[in-house]
Amino acid sequence: MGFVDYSAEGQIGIITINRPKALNALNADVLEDLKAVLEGVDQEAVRCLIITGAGEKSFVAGADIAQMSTLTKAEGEAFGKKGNDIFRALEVFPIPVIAAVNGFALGGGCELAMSCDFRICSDNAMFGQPEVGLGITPGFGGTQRLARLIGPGMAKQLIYSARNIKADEALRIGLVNAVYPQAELMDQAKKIASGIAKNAPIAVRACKKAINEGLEVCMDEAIVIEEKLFGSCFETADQKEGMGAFLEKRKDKNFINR
Ligand code: DAK
Repeated sequence: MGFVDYSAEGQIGIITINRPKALNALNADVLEDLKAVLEGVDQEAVRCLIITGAGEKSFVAGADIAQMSTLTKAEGEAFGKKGNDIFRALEVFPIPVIAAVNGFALGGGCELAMSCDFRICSDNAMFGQPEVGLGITPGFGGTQRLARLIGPGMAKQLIYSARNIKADEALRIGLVNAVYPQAELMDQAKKIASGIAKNAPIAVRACKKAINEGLEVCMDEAIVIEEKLFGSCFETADQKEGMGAFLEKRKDKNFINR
């Protein structure tokens, strides 16, 4: 792929936004490449995805300002829809996705990270939604996901002030789960991904679906979503394997994604 690399290491898939000359900024081609990479992921073999940026400076420094600068209203809406559709596909992607944020995650970069299941970052990471300083609103879901993740008050302050925050503040407000030295970030991401990959994949996917879908409805409906998904696990071979291993006092479990 031109601007987005993909590699699989065992059961872990690694997506790398690769446009380092522009700090991995998202233009239409990058978005198309990301869409194609996601569509090509082998959902049978891969049990966890990691998304990161090429180089040591930037995860994604936002949507491409040069490309956006001449958009008309209609073109702006179309560009927003293109990004939103892809980010939403990532958010509801059946397999868990970890954002390994290795530097700037600004504007569309912060929005991309927020579309993942959770975020870890390097100590040089910087997050922010600087759009109002450019005369626009966040356009790839930033107003919605940031408010849901860190609460409306904190999200409004960050978005209205266009203030970028460093890794330690991102950790404090719950935007990231952990901060690591830059050199350790990918190893740590792979370690977390391996920990996820060793569990029953159908159950992990059901948890993702239950959390995502449950958060969009009231608690009475949310617990029914969980009940249904819980019940569906009892039709899987992996439930029998997981519980069988416990009862037989076996440490080795062989989850087959069935
Ligand atoms: N777009 C295009 N090019 C970018 C870029 C970006 N977002 N960020 C960096 N680059 C390019 C720079 O232009 C420069 O290119 P050359 O001049 O070398 O050709 C190269 O990357 C290196 O950048 P710098 O020389 O500026 O590097 P520094 O280390 O000095 O500064 C920086 C790094 C990240 C602080 C700085 O580059 C910067 O402030 N970048 C812009 C960050 C930003 O404002 N990001 C948010 C973009 S707005 C919507 C859809 C989407 C969105 C909104 C609405 N709808 C359709 C409704 C999303 C909006 C955004 O993401």
